[in-house]
Amino acid sequence: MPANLPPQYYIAEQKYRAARGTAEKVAALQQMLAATPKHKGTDHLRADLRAKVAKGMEELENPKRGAGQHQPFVVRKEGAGQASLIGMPNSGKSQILATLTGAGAKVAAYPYTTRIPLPGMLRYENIKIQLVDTPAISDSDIQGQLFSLLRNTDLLLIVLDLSGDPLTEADEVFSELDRYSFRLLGRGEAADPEDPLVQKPALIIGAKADTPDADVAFELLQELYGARFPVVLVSADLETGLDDLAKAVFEALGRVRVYLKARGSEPDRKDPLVLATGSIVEDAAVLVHKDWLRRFKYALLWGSGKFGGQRVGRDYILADEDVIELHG
Ligand SMILES: Nc1nc2c(ncn2[C@@H]2O[C@H](COP(=O)(O)OP(=O)(O)OP(=O)(O)O)[C@@H](O)[C@H]2O)c(=O)[nH]1
Ligand SMILES: [Mg+2]
Repeated sequence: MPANLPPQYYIAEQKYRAARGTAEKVAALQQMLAATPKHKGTDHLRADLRAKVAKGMEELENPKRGAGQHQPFVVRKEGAGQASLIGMPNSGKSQILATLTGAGAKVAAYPYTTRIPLPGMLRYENIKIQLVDTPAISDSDIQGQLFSLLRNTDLLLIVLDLSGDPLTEADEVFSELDRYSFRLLGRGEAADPEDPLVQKPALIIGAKADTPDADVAFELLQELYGARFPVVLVSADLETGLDDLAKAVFEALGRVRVYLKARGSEPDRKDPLVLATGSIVEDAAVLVHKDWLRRFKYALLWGSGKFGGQRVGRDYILADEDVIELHG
């Protein structure tokens, strides 16, 4: 054990010893890693911790299944990306899922109504995004399982109740995320591959906009968080702000839609390829067929290019709604 480890390391190590279940263990290991200073003397320790984190993550992401066993906290991804609604009890998560996707989420005035995650599909223009309603983040009975779901999700939608005290709710949600070693990524912020914390883009939803003084509460939220995160005002009851929310979710997911076109015909705009922002022409080509890796010579591009039909190479970075014609 290297000398001179900071006290945070030992606190995290104690948590590791006390941890029950893989999710809690991984969270503690990530904290140990984050607390370990980077120098020659800690190379070995950091490698060891990283290996343990990787093994734990592997277990969380591919849990061993018993025959026919249903695992409600494992939600298979569908569509262009998965965004999970999280927040304190009664903040309005289930109502948002139900209104946006038509999924039959149970909505009720008492806390801890939702016991297991429920997915639904949100249509945004010509694609579908998966939304997942989750149990309240403060419910310690399910936290381990909830956080393993969130580790694997693409975007966090933090639902705050504007009819209550959204600033305190925000603090509570952030501190739970912190406890499980999550670091939130703001608008346009890229993940740092060196950072051992779980990095996830986040968006804040001010819910129940129809209630008295919701506008005042929303302004406070904007002031506090608007510079860093997208903050969207919605009322699921009155169905207001829902289009803005769908657009903000798409933008925060960090995806581009690319349309393929064959020579001499129009592109099919109903059926885009969906790729991560920053993807290149080659990534799109390989999605069409892996043979394109070998066959690719150039592509013609309409959209983000200097002019329509511009010739581009495999390294060209695609923008949302670009049209490409592949040539081998
Ligand atoms: N006025 C108003 N009330 C809402 C709105 N959305 C939800 N509610 C009410 O808020 C309460 C909680 O809503 P849920 O959607 O069940 O909240 P939740 O966050 O899923 O709660 P848990 O599952 O217990 O964590 C219910 O009484 C809803 O009727 C809204 O847009 N406006
Ligand atoms: Mg609920």
